[in-house]
Amino acid sequence: MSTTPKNLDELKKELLDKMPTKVARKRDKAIVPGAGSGEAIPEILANVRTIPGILTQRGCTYAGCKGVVLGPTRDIVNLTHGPIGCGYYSWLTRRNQTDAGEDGDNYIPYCFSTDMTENDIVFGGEKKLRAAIKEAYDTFKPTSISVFATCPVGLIGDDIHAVTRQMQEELGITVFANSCEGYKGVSQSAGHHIANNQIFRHVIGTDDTPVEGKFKINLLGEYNIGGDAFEIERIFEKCGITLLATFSGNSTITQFRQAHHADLNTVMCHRSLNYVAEMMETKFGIPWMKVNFIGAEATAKSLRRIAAYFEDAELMARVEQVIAEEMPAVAAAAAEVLPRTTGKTAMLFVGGSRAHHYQDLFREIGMETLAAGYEFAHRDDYEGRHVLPTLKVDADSRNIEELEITPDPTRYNPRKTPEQIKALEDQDVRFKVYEGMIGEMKKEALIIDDINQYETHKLIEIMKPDIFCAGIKEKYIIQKMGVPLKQLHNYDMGGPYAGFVGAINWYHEIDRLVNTKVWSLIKAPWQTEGPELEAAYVAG
Ligand code: CFM
Repeated sequence: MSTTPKNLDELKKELLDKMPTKVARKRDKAIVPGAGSGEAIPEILANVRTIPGILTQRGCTYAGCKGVVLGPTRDIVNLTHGPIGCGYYSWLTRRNQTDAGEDGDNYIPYCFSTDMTENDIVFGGEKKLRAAIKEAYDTFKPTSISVFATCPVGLIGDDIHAVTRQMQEELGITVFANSCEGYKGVSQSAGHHIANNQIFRHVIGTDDTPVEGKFKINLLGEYNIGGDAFEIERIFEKCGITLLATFSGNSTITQFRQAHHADLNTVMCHRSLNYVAEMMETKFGIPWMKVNFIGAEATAKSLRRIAAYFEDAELMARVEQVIAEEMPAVAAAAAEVLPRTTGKTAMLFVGGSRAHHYQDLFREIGMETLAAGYEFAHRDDYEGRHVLPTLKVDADSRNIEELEITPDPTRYNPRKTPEQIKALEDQDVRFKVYEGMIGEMKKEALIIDDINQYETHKLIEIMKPDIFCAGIKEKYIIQKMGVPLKQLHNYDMGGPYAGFVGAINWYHEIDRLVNTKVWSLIKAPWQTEGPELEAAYVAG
């Protein structure tokens, strides 16, 4: 059973009491209540530097660029320019699955690194980078290679862009670099932006060969963790929707090159890919809308929105038929678990969009979210996209390049007139918007940005949730407190959780997790009686 404390001030006091005054003052601004049932949406402090010394959940800019955005694309060689640890620890650790395709151009299983050592730090690493690009090309003959900078590259000043330009000329393939040094931004979020810019600049719209298909869309911000994209692809196919490219789960560079032929961009994780959606609209005239395939209800709603956009009666009917076919199994699974899951409580602290999206899945099985937050989201992810014009650009955001995009002189083709867009919006098919997490959470709920380990402990002690969703760094510490942890980054080897099949998987798994007795039986070493360690010294 969970206990919800009376008011926010009391709760904050308990969370922040032990912190130095200056730290507590800053953390105070990153903790706000939900604004459900029409309350005013409070401002939250987000996308700012983590206070040194605090144990954050965050990752680095390199991780967001290489691991998150370009990592899942199978036919590009992603080469880390840096010490071997950066390449090694980002090697297959994110469970983005792929279909290797008939051509078999799948480099995801490989770890490409220049393996910088002290010598390169002192004398420069450009020669080594050039040699590594050449070696990768000679071995695999890929059509594209991208290079990722790690912290030391920025510190010593290797000109990775000059090297990739030269190699592109020499090899006659696409070679580009990402200035995504780990320290470049305050989190992995900066890395998303950098990768978005480079894909847009070097890849998207570089192949004008027409693509067949009736209702052509792209899916932005879906990464096929645990097979989510496979399930979404299955549903699109059943509906007769042609998916040109997913950025970037189960994707190829060829698909990105032709993505400008789509008539609609659907955006799932807006945090990581909204930049591409915006730039494609400006350059090619493709509108974008927010979708969400996490949760069966959300999936049905997103499909209906896509069908409404195309204003095609046949597609609308087909979508309704698919929903009608898929929903009975979902409803049966929910009915089975509901008696055991209703009234249980959850906390979600993860990433930049899942801590919000997954609340729908919990709601479908009668579970309430007591507290949630992102690692690296921006204020718009919490408060809604309408706050964007009011955001102050600080030195850290200014550090990340903003591309100046203008309509393509020959290929700009607005898919809908302003009148058509207006008419659709009147039917609640909205464009360029997403609601933030705060507006959709109850006012008793707590929203915390960039939660740290100390606050996590306190929160669990105070609110005692039945399940906590986060990542591997948090998993075992929280489980030792007797609370099951479901990893929302890699799904703990589970999934898919997207779409209809995914919802069923989720219901069953959460039922097992919140109802197993094992958590009440274990005791952490410090909770048992007697000293934690015992030893005797025997002189001999
Ligand atoms: Fe988007 Fe993601 Fe997420 Fe993200 Fe990520 Fe991820 Fe995530 Mo881990 S792109 S913001 S940087 S939905 S890797 S697939 S699970 S933190 S909530």
